[in-house]
Amino acid sequence: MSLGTILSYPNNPRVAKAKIAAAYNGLAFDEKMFDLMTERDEAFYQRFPVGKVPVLEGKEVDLFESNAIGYYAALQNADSPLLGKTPAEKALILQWVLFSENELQTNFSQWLSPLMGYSPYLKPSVDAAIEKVKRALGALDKVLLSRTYLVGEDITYADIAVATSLVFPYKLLFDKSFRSQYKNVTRYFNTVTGKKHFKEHLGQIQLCETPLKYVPPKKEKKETKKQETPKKEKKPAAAAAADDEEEAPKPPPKPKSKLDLLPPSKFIMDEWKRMYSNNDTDVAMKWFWDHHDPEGYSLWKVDYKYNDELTLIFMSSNLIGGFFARLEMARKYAFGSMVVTGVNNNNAISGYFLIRGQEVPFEVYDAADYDSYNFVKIEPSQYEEKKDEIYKYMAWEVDGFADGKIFK
Ligand SMILES: N[C@@H](CCC(=O)N[C@@H](CS)C(=O)NCC(=O)O)C(=O)O
Repeated sequence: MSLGTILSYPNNPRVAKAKIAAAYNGLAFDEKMFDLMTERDEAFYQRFPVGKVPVLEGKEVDLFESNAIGYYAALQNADSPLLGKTPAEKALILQWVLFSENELQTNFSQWLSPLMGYSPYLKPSVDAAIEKVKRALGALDKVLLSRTYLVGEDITYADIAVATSLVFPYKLLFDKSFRSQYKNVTRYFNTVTGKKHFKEHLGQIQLCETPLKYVPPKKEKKETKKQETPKKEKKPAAAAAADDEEEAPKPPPKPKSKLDLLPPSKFIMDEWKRMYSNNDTDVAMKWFWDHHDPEGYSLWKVDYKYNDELTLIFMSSNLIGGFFARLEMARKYAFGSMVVTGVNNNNAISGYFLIRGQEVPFEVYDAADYDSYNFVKIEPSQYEEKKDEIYKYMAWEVDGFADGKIFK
């Protein structure tokens, strides 16, 4: 029986946590993919005010916080061994749940998320997180020296919470030499995740060989032009003083984008974005080519420069999401479709962008990770030859398509 639908991104161990707890009680959750970038609307926040995933759209209750969802599943059987037998065991389970969230997950996130491009990389804060992880793992290792499971002699909810919180680090951060420092934790992780219900929901876990490392965006030097200030005509002193008085309180004029100064175009970006969003791609692309203005806009093939460093599909997809988030200033002037093709540990990011004007503008090249992408202009003489490929990128019908994002 399903307890409701969990919304999240694919392969989230926090979802697996809830599903494993449900499975131990012969129950299940349905799962629906949720795109944090595009689907967090007002209605979502009304229902789930924190706005994070996973969330449960339950049959009898809506829940956020994955441990609440997992615990809800465990509680469906009041005598479930997952919950512990005595008050002492129940309190110990709560202790480990809090430990998994506060000492493990929080610090793992601060270590991992800058490496995955979700947050800016600040070395001191990542180093501090690593130290905190080591402290927590050191404590866990000591406890597990004499124990197979955290509470009692079999799996409880404590093991579900702790083991699932270790999944990403064991896959992405803890290489052989790191693991060897926490042998008891590693043995425990392998034992617990080797259990039937864990395997069902976590799959076969490949332990990390090469840990994720921070790769700074490979910036090429940008030419910084000195701003030319127009020479002022000399005025009589009194007039100049009066002008100064008048001008002093005025805020500096808002810098206008150079792109606003281009000759008007018959191609209206907003109209195109609506067209693309509300129609099948063949209808939208017919409109696109009928209205395209090669003097007012340019088309660009975009390829990620470091495809050989990509790992999991959802992480590649998140890289695109991060890039788009940093292109906020360009929203009025650009449209893009970027896709991930391939499989986990062998994938690539590429796409097409339509951009106002004939150059990559400041609004795009100023984005922190712009330099991680190659932008190659498609000349009007190449349009005919590229039409089919552009269509496939817009329709997400590219060979090996795994995921895609639209910048609009
Ligand atoms: N303690 C929460 C953490 C949830 C969480 O951090 N979710 C992330 C994805 S793994 C999220 O939705 N982040 C979006 C945001 O911070 O806006 C839980 O266990 O459910």
